Amino acid sequence: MGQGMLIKNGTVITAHRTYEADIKIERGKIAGIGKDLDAQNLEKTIDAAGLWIIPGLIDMHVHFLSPFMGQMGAADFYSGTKAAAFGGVTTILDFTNTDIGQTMLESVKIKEEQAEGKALIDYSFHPRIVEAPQRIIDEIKELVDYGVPTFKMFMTYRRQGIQAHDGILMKVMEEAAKHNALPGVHAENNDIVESLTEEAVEAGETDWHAHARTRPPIAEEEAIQRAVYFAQRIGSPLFIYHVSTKGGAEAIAKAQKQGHPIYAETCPHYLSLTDEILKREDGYKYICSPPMRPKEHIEAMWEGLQKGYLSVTGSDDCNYSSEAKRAPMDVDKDGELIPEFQKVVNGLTGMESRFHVLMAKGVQSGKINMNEFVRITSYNAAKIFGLSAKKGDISIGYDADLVLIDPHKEMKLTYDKLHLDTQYNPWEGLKVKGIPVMTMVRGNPIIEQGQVVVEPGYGRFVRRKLDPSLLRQFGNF
Ligand code: DUC
Ligand code: ZN
Ligand code: ZN
Repeated sequence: MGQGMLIKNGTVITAHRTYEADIKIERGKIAGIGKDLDAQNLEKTIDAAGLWIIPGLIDMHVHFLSPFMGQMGAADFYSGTKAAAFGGVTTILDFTNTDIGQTMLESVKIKEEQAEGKALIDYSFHPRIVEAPQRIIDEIKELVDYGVPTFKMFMTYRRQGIQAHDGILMKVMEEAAKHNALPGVHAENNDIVESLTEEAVEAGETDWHAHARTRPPIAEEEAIQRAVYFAQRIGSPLFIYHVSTKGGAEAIAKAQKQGHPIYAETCPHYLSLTDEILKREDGYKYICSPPMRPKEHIEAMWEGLQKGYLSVTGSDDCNYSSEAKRAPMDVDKDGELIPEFQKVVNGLTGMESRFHVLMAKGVQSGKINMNEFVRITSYNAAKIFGLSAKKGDISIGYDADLVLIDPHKEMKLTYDKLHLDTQYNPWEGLKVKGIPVMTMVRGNPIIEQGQVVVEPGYGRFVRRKLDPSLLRQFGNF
């Protein structure tokens, strides 16, 4: 298995080039790229004539087995990595659930145990930071040395017990700057969200769409600007997760122009869905934070990706089933749900659909080309999150993490075609052309002809190291 393979006659697409070539794989790594490579002594040959070959997608933002607002995320390391692999993903970065009193290393070890024997694809973690006593600050270097150099702090969710207040942000940034670590933030102003939510609840305005009204663009824009300001003053690089607003994206572009290493992600839902979705009867299913926004923000997200000040897309897959989303609410005498947006666990599915949404709304709509698709789905993420020289490119010595795509194959995306048991799909009915037909990790097929063809536990924990010279660049690499 994976000892030697030749993929012949495919169209190789990387972040910078598109060309016809054979790819030779030995011991899980790319060993040769060129015309008419010799298949002698190789175990297997795949004819990829007519297929596109891209680097496996990196989803740098998933939440597996995530306890939140009284519910538990549905995706574990088997079901989650399986769904992700069907969407062309070969590496995921998941968040730990570090709690008060716990060490970050403990939270990483819990995740490693959850993944062991289950994951189909490669993985790593971003520890969540919720407090900053000296023992946590000291752990930043330990974790960098352990191969886990990226962290996430929530600027909101005080009531849910996971907010990192400004003092914590500043301490973490100071330490991160010393040790080549990359702090990241979920940027929403908690005071704005909390006070608007209280007012809405008092006024009895708790329809699903109130979720978006109580988390307005200004809440995100202000929090991004505050985090950027701290990072600039302290001299720390900073990653902004899931940007959803025009103003937020503009603040990031401005900081980059001033020469500061600020990186940012946006997600498939902010590139394709508006807040109108929360007006549907089943709007509770689509409650996530930040919320979806009016149309002009969608356009701004595409512009950010095109111009490069938004560097990556992640799914922010935080998979709660429809049942889990309904669970905290009462029903009326007719059995209809009584909407109370504030009780619904926040989170959207997307790790499998990211491929399809970006292909349909990005490539097919002419907003990006396939090289840009690669850049925003794997190449930039590998550079920013310490996976370069291993993943995110098709180059000699890199892991043979590849996706073979049939560019002519079409599909109507419906819930029953997806592989996670969430009972909903925000992109129901989306027409996609260009479908993954094989996902390969380190030279081994994971998904082939619609089937899982690898044993659970094949996926490995990947130790990461940030490249300080890369962290002085930004935008597109
Ligand atoms: N956003 C969500 O929608 N869910 C969980 C965490 C988050 O930031
Ligand atoms: Zn978040
Ligand atoms: Zn998230």
